[in-house]
Amino acid sequence: PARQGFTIFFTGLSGAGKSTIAKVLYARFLEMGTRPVSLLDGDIVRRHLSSELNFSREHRDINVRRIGFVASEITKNRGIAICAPIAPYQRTRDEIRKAIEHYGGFFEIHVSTPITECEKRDRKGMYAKARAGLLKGFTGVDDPYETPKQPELRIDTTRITPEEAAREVLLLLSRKKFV
Ligand code: GGZ
Repeated sequence: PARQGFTIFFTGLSGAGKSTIAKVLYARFLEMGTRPVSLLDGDIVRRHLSSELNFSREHRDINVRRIGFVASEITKNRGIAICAPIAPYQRTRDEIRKAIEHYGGFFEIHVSTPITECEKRDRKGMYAKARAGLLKGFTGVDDPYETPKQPELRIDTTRITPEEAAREVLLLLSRKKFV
């Protein structure tokens, strides 16, 4: 019998490592070649699906719900959806979980790298801008991030590589018999 599809839903601060882990995982699934896999990365979604949206609470929720809807369609069709938005609100994440669990697996992965580390990396210089008041409503600086209460997994990337992080996700999936 064909196995159920599933969604890997990364959530965490900007610069925590969500996209990097998501890309490694995406490559692993492609190598396995067992089922179709889609990567719904934050910046790609913002460009192609949510280009009219800003970063207000309302617009973040619309953005995250769109990602959830696409992921639920993929899961329904027995594929793998890998999502990597900030998704700062617990209620919205729970809403998506409920919709997707109806069709298959849902794995909420909190990329819990502390803000001090994200800010130290500051790959795009956005934390510096936010601290300087040049970028308002930046998550973790002057906009909320609600820490996931019961994620399937928490990964702090301060001391592990993206490859190791991806391996932890795959271990979880094999324990749950999804790979
Ligand atoms: C947070 C922002 C903001 C504000 C622009 N707050 O490091 P990045 O650049 O690539 O990741 C961030 C990305 C977050 O978009 P998401 O769609 O994942 O957010 S949400 O789930 O809340 O809808 C950052 C950039 O967009 N960015 N302004 N104010 N991140």
